[in-house]
Amino acid sequence: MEIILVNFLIINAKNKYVCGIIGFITNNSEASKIAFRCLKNLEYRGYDSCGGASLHEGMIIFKKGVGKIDEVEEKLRLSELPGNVVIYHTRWATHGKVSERNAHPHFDCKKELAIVHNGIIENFLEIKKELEKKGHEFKSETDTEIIAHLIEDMLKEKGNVFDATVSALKLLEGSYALLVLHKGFEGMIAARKGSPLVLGVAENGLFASSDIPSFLEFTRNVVYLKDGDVALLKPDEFRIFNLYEEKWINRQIDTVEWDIEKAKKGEFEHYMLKEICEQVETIKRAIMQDERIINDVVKEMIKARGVFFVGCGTSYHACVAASYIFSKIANMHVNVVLASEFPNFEHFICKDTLVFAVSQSGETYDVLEAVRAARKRNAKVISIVNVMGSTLTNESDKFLLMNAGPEISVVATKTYTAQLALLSLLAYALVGKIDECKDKLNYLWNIIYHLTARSTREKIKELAEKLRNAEHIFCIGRGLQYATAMEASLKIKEVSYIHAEALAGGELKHGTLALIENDVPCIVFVSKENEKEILSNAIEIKSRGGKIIGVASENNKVFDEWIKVPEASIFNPIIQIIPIQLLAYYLAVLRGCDPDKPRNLAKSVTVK
Ligand code: F1P
Repeated sequence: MEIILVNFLIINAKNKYVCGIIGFITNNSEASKIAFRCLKNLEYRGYDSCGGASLHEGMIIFKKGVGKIDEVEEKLRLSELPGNVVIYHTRWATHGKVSERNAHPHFDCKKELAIVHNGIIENFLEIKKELEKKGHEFKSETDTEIIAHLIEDMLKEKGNVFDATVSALKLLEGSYALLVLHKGFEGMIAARKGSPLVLGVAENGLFASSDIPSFLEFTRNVVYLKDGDVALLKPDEFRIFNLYEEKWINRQIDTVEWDIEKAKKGEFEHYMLKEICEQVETIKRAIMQDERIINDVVKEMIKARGVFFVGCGTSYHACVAASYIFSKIANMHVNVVLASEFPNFEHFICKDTLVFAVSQSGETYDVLEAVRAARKRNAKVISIVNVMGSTLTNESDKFLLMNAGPEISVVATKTYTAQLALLSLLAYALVGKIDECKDKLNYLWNIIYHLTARSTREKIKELAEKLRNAEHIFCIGRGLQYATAMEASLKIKEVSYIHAEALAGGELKHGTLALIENDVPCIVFVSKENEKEILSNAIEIKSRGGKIIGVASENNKVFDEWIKVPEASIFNPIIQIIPIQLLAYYLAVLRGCDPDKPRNLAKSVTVK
């Protein structure tokens, strides 16, 4: 597999985006209606501004504006671009101005060419200077715009937009998923390097998009583009040229097996709630793995001199929980490192090290950088990912899929428990007990069914009513339950914006007890293994005025509120987090926050 070593230079923080792109080419004039529906499905990738361009009667027509997609649609009728080929973009600026000027599409000097882009062009300043010398005028502060001008420049020499695009791409450093329209070309160009881009092959046309769910209602046939691919799309055919191989190549059409309904909200008000409830099924799906691959992974683990687990956010918490599980079940020590902190430890990596990269999206920048650093030192990389065809699957030696289906809500819920289930399976596989693990995990089905049932949801909502005005919420646990406390506090923070903090039970006496004041809610995760110790922590908190919410199999007089979750020993993390995911969800809703699109957070964090 190919490794792209991106030398990441922060040239200009203003030009770092997380965003989504979609293009559609068809034989009829419905292109923009269909593509706009797909754009809406990409909103989770970014939603501060958006725009689109189409080709109509030999002219580029475009619209763009600031705001969420619906707001821009209301003002500009974005969905009504004429013509049979259209490209759209939804943007999420992590730094710098959100403005109409910076919204995509971007153009060449004469507005004969339009492009949308996801990624970062690192050498854009050098290229911009060269182009300015040649008389090009730039309208935005973005790195994207230089691509349009560069293609314009190359066109003089090459004479056709495809060859000009290929030549321009060869000069770019950094990452891109790119769609190009040109007034003299009845088609669309799609290119990818380091950012996600897939083709959808429908009966009535071709899609190019940042993800599959965006167009899934129109087709299940997909082509996973690889780095260096430049695709030339016509309404009923496509060809792919690879920049590195310098030739036209074949890529197979795969069929996506997911159910279309899985990518929609169904009866639920928000994706977050829907995805929490899906856990009844997703745990089972996570462990439906090819045992030959699991056994290969196990061999790699046994052979390895040092195993690292890296991830960010929720995925990192799954790694923390896994470190306890591997220790308890397989008597194996694993190093857990936040992907963003990996540079501080990477000198320990050698060719015999095994690195597990855990990421729902497979696009998280810090995780990809950790993987690239590990591969540079010749370590083996196995990733645990939810998104097939993501950059991480391309850049790992092996990958295991979580099989959780698309997770649309920005916050991770079902993929967290899928990660835990899959990691547990690996720990059991290490000691030859795969079947025992599967039996135990399948047994959780009934528990999860009750934990996500309407009646439980109502009770958790009542609890959320009581907590909705809290300024702080503390979560405590010991051992495996400490990992759950970390994930619980992240969920609460991410969606409800209440300050929540995880404390290890044993650490209270080392200072953090000072934080407990009258009526401060504290969620206590109890397991049989350390029941005595954690309940004594709960008593310490209660005697200082704290309100105790016990997540436990049995009630206890120290609890002010009790969330009943049966004891599941090593699998406690999977079931104990579910009521707190629900609690976070209801806290968000009651406080008027959108749980699917929390502020300052994007689903795929593709920036440093
Ligand atoms: C990691 C992560 C998520 C979080 C949010 C931002 O993503 O921190 O845990 O909920 O979506 O990104 P990933 O690497 O697991 O895709």
